[in-house]
Amino acid sequence: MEGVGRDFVLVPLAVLLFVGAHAQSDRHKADERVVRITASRFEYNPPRIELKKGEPVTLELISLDRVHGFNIPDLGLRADVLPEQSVRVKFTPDKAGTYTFLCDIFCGDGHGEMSGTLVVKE
Ligand SMILES: [Cu+2]
Repeated sequence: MEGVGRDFVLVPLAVLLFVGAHAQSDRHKADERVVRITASRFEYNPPRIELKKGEPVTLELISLDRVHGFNIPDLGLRADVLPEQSVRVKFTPDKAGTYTFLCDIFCGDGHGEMSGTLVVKE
């Protein structure tokens, strides 16, 4: 029974280490930040993205199932999100605030709730 308790601790720790290393290599490769976002019925992952005002960023979007539409109406940004090939949206947020991104290509019953939040901090 002792071994069972230990596994519960080790698994989440391994996940954290992997995610941490991955995020760091993204920053190192290019000189700017890349945020990978997956789209699938009916969610974006991650559903919340935090950016810094004035810091250039590339959003790299790919779909896990069908075509979705990534749209941030208040920032005038949009892209078709395809299953086979990732699409990159580059921009520099120049205004702090909280913005909603949503799917603008009908993808099924939960389409209307397919959205997320982009937070730009000062
Ligand atoms: Cu949709």
